Amino acid sequence: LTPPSTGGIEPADTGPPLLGRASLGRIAPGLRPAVDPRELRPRIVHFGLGAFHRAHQAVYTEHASARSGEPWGIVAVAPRSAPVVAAMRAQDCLYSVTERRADGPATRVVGSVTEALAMRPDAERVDALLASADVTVLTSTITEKGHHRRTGTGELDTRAPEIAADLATRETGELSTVVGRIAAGLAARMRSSGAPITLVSCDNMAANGDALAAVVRGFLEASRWPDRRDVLDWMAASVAFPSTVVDRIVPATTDTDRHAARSALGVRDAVPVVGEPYRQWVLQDSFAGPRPPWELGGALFVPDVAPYQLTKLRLLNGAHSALAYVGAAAGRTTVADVLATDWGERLVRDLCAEVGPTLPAGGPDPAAYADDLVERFRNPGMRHLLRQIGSDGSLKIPERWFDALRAARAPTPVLELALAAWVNSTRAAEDGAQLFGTTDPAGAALADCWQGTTRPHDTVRRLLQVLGAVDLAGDDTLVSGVAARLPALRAGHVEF
Ligand code: CS2
Repeated sequence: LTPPSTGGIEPADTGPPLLGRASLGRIAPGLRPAVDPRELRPRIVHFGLGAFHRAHQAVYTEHASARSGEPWGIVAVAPRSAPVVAAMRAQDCLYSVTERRADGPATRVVGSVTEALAMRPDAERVDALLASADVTVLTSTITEKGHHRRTGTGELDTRAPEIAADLATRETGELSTVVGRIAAGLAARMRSSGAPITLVSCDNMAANGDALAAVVRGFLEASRWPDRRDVLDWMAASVAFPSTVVDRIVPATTDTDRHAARSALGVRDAVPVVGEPYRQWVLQDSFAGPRPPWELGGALFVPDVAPYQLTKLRLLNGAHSALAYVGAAAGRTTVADVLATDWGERLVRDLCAEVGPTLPAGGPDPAAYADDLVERFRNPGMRHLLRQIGSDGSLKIPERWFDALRAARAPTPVLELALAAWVNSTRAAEDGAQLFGTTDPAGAALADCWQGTTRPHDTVRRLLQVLGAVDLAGDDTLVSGVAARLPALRAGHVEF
């Protein structure tokens, strides 16, 4: 008898056992977690159970616990994705990280996550943890989108539908936004232990600590909770919001990565992550209570992260977004594909040279930073999709390009090309979706900017207005420079 074809994918219930505490003994000792998860206690609550958290903060935390002997366990909360919670639970929250090094991949299991929760069904457990004096750190990777900031300002957008619904609900178990859940958790903490806590934002935004603080405060202020004023006063004295810079390139996991993890470990891992060997975490040294000694994992604590933050945002993330849109116009798929063109490296270097003078003193040297970026972006082991980076552009590019454009004192041809490529990417495809497979919460409003006009200048202006950049929309030189680059990009030519 011929067995039925599986289409190349092994059914979930065949093959080696699933990764978990019971199967750790089958894994080579050098690839097992650096900590014994049974010895960790829940002391950190993390919001955003994505690949980036698992490849970044969870790795630093594991090193911190292993090297200090302190039991810092992470309870990771998924805002909405229940499948990842079920998959993590099925593996006792163990998962592997594969580093794509030049000399080949290196896989090992990470053990610092001790519990996985789904935000809404597990709301009571989340609040109980946030109320507990044992938990002294909350970390978050909820993306720009998860902050629900009003376009062009740092304030909470109380009219955003999900926020408005959360503000209207009487039942805090029903809260659907992380901002609302954090506000409720802090209120629960004030009412019980009242112990100080630090909220560590790990999202790619300038002054990310202030950004998180502003939306959580904004939520409390707009809420109808009777003790909201007390909570706000308690927060002012007992809750710290340091800013941090997180850095590690972590593409979305693919089936190929899952197969590779299984070969390396000898057990199945449904939620592996892959990342580049490089990782960095710079944190503002202002915590309200105990924290993991993350420096033992290589983190850097500094009085002011701004120079590092703006360098990383404007050079790495700025170049990433430029590669994403220019590369898409030229028909490329991954970052490494763009670096393989005869203009990709030049695009990165020229952007760094253009943006470097806008950065505050005290950060890394832009030219040396550009050398590292070229090497990191070229890593052939990483299949970092341009459409992953290009998604949510309406929220990313203001952070990455706009303040550099505002601060520049010399012509900015590369940023103009990048902006033109983004403009080009906002056209709707025939099926109404975004042209290059990206998604964006403002997608419909962006596509609308192409309607009712044939003048590229008008479209560029309207798009900048949708992003809240009224000043840039009024900059005729910039608008003309961007508009002039559109025909070539539309034809797939990259000229600069
Ligand atoms: C990327 C980032 O997807 C994106 O927008 O630019 O996720 C980038 O890979 C990380 O910030 C690197 O630290």
